[in-house]
Amino acid sequence: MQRADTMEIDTYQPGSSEPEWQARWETSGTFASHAVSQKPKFYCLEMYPYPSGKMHMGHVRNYSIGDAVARYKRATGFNVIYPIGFDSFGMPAENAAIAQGGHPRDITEANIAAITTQIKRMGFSYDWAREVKSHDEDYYRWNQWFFLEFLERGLAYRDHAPVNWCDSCTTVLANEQVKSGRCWRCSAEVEQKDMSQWFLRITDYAQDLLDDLEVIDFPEKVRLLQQDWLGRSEGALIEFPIEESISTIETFTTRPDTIFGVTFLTLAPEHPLCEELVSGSEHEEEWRRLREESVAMSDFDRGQMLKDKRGVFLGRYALNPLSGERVPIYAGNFVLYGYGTGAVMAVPAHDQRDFEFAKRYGITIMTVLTRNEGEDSPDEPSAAFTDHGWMVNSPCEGFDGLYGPAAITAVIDSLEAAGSGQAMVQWKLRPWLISRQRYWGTPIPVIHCESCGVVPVPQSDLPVLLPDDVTFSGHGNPLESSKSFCDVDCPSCGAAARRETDTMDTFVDSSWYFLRYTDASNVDACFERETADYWMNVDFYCGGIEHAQMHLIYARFWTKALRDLGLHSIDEPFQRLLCQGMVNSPAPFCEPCGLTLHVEHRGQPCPTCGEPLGMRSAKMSKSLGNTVSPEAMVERYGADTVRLFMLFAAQPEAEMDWSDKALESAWRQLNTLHALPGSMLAWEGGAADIDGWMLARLRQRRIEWRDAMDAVNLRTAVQITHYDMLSDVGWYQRRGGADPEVGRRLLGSWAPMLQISTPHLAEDWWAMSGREGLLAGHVISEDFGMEDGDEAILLEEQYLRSFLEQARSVREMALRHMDGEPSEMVVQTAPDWKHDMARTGLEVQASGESIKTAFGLLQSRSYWDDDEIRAQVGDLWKRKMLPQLFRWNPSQKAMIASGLDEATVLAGSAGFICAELGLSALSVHVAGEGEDVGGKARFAFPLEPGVAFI
Ligand code: ANZ
Ligand code: ZN
Repeated sequence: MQRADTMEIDTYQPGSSEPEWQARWETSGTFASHAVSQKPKFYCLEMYPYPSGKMHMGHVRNYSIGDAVARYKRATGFNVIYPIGFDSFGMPAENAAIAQGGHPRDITEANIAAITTQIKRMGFSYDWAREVKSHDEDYYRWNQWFFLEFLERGLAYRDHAPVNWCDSCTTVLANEQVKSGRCWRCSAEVEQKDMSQWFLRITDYAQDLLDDLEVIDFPEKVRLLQQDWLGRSEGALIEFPIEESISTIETFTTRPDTIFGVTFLTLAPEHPLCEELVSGSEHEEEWRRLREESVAMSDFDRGQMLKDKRGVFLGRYALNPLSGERVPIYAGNFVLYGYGTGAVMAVPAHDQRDFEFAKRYGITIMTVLTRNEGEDSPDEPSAAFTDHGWMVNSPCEGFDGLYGPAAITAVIDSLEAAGSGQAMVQWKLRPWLISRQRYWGTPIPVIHCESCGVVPVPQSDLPVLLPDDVTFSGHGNPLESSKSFCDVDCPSCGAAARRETDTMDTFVDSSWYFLRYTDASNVDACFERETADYWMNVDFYCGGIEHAQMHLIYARFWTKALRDLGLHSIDEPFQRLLCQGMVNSPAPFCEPCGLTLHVEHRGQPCPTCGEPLGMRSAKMSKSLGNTVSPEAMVERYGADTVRLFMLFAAQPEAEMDWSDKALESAWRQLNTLHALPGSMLAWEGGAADIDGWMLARLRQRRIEWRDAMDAVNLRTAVQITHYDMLSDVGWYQRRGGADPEVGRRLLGSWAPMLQISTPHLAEDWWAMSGREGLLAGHVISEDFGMEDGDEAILLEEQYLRSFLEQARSVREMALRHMDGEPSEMVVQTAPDWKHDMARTGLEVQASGESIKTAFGLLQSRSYWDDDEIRAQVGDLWKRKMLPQLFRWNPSQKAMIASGLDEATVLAGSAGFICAELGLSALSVHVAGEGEDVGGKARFAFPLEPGVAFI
């Protein structure tokens, strides 16, 4: 009965203790950050969330990682800023208003309130006073202010452009929002439409954005994606005069060295020259059809997806600027009007696309580069040779025999001399189209006046607020329905004018929120320069890989642009980026169709092919219905359990699978850990030899933990603190350790490490061990280091542990051949000469020299003179030592290198060994120095003594 009572009191009850700690953290202001400190600063940040009503597991994982880093940095003496806010503009709230009625602002704010409660229940250590919400007028007014500054400097401009138009969302989409011809949000087919739009000249920063990728610590994958998106190409601009015309065709090529292989030119079908060339000819009709078809397709499809590469001869010829050769001019559906000059010099022998085109239309294929020097060119190549090569067949002097870069330079030089071309760098990066024909975003602060044209809203009139008198009908831009918004006087002439109704892409909001966090309540400025400079840049940024291109490029651009406005002096916003892996969970899967289906299909045949469905791990998503609600899990197990599970399931960058079982086992682990301080503080033993081991082990664990945390190997870190250290304490107790003083020291060092994933439980520990104040505000004062002798103690103990394992399995075997239980054990450790062989072998191995040298060294040893030993050395070396040298793990190698005295270690713990193995006596000697019991002496090997039971 009594036992049950104490159990009751000690039961782990996170449901009540966690909210209590959260309240204490809040009232004590533990996580408030200030820009004045003796400590070095550390800016920890996760990508701020879009406030859908519920926190999902992806959020939980993201924040569990960030919070672990923030708490670690705080505990190790940094002045940490760790803010959060909401990316609260955007289409979902507006679409909800259209579908269900209501106002996007009300919907958004209700969502923010709900998700805030859920986030707070997790106990993340945010400085909530810095909360930024994009839809807050005190935030978006600065978007408008920056826009006006950009406009004045020509960084923002208006242009007519063919844009991707989604008719179902009635909005313009950025190229990256078009996924294989379809809208990224609603999957409707995307059309091309000509419209007047607002752009930002991000292209001015292309080189800067490329260069600075070298100074930041982004995952290689993200770096490559960014490079790809920027798409720098070095090459040349080459002009081809048109026969019987004063016009020329400008082409961009990365391969000027193929100039003499040009056998036709290809224009984008919408290139303005096409009309001029083809007009009135028999080809005009066909060209018009091709143009219409092409214009309706997205650049993405034309560039990459197009299987059917087609063209139309325009009936005219151009002249090669160097050779004067006559080449036909085509329009081709795969040439992008928006890239380079919208025209290509086609070289079928050296470009696969041109090759296929030439084959289709029977155009000459002319080889002008060979793979090997002096090689003959093939008469009829079967495919394009696209590598660098040696120039051949040049109709002009001085080119044949040139290779690669030298060939390119030579061609460019003669083009320049002829006035027909020049070297040029081309980028894939396009100006950033920021106009959206939607309501729920930052209004673009300009006014259209009949007589003055585009007039910027005076800065003193900012912010341009979103009006309330709008209807959300689902068609067109709701802002157009607001008279109060649209009808204004021109700020310049006073005449009746019309306000711009485009709003900004929400990627504008996420391009500088991290700067706003540094000075979030500033009402006079976007942020104060000194404050931003103090906190920036973000030292650790954590978010999803899906933002590798757009958000991370835009934010980098915006940071540089604001720097150039003189607002701060930071070059890059994010120093180190971590992209967390997906959270997966099982979903039905049809193998033959390759289809992942909604969980409602579980156990049923495939709706498409009728085969039975299997299950596979897939990203948790609403569309598959395989989500797990964080709320429900927290309710049941507490926040610490969910957080521990999240960090322990996989390293942060790896994908992880949701597992109810693993969650439950994390919960059981926390129950065990929760009970631990009580039992440790009740220890009643005195000082013992094993205390030295326990404290050395603690020092070792702390270093391992620090290294794991510095590398953000959070799985390793919690493995140490929540699992390994628990088994260390188990071993300590098994070895007779029970010193309450050791217990107190353990708890004091351990709790700060526990808190990075289970901060509430760690506070319980801290309080139980009688510490004053909150653990969350505690800075670890002990240094991370080992003491003299620690390593020897640790190796000896490890040796003992592995010996016990070994002895247990020998005992199992012995039992089979004995009547009754063994009562005595005789251990014979390997003689010195065997240890010397092992040491010598390891030394040679570590030196990187051939292992054969080791055997040579053995022949200079004094034991080599002993006939009996020499007879054994050769055989032992080949049969056992050589393979073993490659099997020993690092700590086993350290045991051998340290000259650990096996016999002394075992003899010193004879009592313990007997107790563990149920023996009444143990004797230990070095093989050859005592009676050879059971004939085991010759088997004695370093770290594997001969063991006999009697
Ligand atoms: C002649 C040539 C010969 C080419 C050769 C390649 C190989 P990147 O690297 O992506 O910049 N090109 C130029 N403008 C184009 C457009 N608007 N639409 C489609 N293709 C275009 O690619 C540059 C190369 O792509 C250019 O070099 C051009 O073909 C083609 F053996 O010129 B090349
Ligand atoms: Zn759409």
